[in-house]
Amino acid sequence: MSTIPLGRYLWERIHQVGVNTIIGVPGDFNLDFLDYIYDVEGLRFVGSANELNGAYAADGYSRVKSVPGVMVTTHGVGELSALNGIAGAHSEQVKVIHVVGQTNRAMQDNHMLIHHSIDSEQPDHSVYSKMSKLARVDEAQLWDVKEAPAQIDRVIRTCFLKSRPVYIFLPLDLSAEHVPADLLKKPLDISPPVDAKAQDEAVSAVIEALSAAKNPAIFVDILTQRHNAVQETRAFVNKLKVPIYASNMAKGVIDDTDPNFVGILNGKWAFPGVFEAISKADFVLVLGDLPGDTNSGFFSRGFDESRTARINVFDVNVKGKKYDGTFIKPLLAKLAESVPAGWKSQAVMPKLPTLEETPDHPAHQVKKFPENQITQQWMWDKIMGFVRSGDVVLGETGTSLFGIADAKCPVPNVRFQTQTYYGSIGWATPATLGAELAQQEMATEKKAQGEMDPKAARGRTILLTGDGSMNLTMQEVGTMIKNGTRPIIFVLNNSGYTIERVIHGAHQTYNDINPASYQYMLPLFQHPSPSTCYRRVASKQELMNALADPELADPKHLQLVEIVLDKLDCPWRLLEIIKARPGKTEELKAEGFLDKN
Ligand SMILES: Cc1ncc(C[n+]2csc(CCOP(=O)(O)OP(=O)(O)O)c2C)c(N)n1
Ligand SMILES: [Mg+2]
Repeated sequence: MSTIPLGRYLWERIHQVGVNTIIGVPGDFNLDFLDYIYDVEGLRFVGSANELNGAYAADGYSRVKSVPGVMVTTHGVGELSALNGIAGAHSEQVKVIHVVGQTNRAMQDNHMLIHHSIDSEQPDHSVYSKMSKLARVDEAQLWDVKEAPAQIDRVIRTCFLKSRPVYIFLPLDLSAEHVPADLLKKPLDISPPVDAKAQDEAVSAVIEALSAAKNPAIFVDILTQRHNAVQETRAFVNKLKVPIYASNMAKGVIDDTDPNFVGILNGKWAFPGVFEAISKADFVLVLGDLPGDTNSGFFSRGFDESRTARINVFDVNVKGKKYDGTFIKPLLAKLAESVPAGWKSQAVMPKLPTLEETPDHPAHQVKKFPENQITQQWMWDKIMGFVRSGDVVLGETGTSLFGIADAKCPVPNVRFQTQTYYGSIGWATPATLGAELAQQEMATEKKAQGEMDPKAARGRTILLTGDGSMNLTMQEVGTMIKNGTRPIIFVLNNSGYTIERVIHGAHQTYNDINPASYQYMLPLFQHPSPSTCYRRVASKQELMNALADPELADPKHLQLVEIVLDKLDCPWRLLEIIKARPGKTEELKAEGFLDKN
């Protein structure tokens, strides 16, 4: 019987489910089994600058490729550093497999004082694994080589089914022990268990409720995307042809250009008419909801549960009746099939007023700046005008999130990604690395399948981040350059933490950051053409010139655009949310965020 080392088995299994990149940082407790990565055809190792960034990059990879992002760290020092990124993937329901190289079993059994231990008497080598337990949904604590393959298979499956992080604890010596090679022949089952009867009943109940409604609406949220159900969601709503709304996190799940798309609903703080229009629906079908504060206009969507049905990830709720044992992806596929032939909804497509027709809308009340100066109010539509079908756009926590959600995307098939719920600043730059690695691979796979049109094959990756956020994780620009990725990075240089300034302490020094000379970033990381790929834009014309430059728009190398903004310039929606706090309007005027009259 032919055998392979367990370490090889692990990487082969991970590769079989569509993963071509392992991200991580080496350490003496994972080095030996990192070697096995190179034995797997089509699998590569990409070293991140630190483990936190590695976890964010794995998260970004997964969001774009819809398979797990995989990261490997060493025990203790490495795994703890990754933890914030892993917790973010848990919170945002992103598939991440975290493999931790551990001390040998004998060292663990004997409680030896091996470096990285926390205790200086009888160290428990699994202490870090215990600390991080709440940040994952399954774990393989590998100890016995006979049981290890099944444990590995199980956690890969859980990662897909729950779309959250799993953990593999692999003692270094165990990775060299052998398992039967034939085990690889049995394909991994990653299909979700579905109670067919419950699914049929739920589908009938949803169709019935939609048919009975006089003015139904669909509200799409982000868990459709996280659980790989975007195609099914699109197929379903295309057949229904009723007005569609989306949360800010779900921007792009349905195209802004879809004729049935009404708008992004940030609760009360939406574009003119959006909140009023959905309030008139007599039935709202909510798909894949994630109703956190920052995704729901601070709980102000105003959905009346008596006229709401919900398709959740693992169940369906229609008019108070719950159907358990369903799963969102097959359920939506079934719903798309079950829309009756000749279906015609009674819903009337709302006609919304434009911003120009609503002079009282808060979007008109932002602070005025000199005519030529780039402002948040002016800028976001221009950035959206730069985006193309096939692009992935990542937005960082900070003012960018508000700008992106509210600007209309004029082209279809753009994938937006933000970490709006978990909101760990610094996420977006390494997530861009992961997204680019995924895009590289997907383009290669498409080419191999004969799709030769380079534009169709390779979407661009666009990052919109703040100077404060970038400060946390900018080392990953080096990893992007080294690995030949070519994202287009826009960094909003507004001299610090503007979103925090507007919340509190506008002029306190704690909201300042170390000023950075961005022109040195690309040379520092040995970019092949730093002078042509870095631009600093401080006027509207300079930004427009940059956006029109083919070198930026069709990049051969990573691009960096520094956009200079005033530190008190905020998107209107952020200002409105803050103004809702008692006494805040006067404070914002005194601080300079709003004009005095
Ligand atoms: C890891 C982490 N630390 C701190 C915070 C608090 N925080 C949220 S937004 C923000 C400032 C972001 O500043 P920047 O990226 O410059 O964006 P801006 O609002 O200035 O556009 C901070 C410090 C956080 N969310 N995550
Ligand atoms: Mg800033």
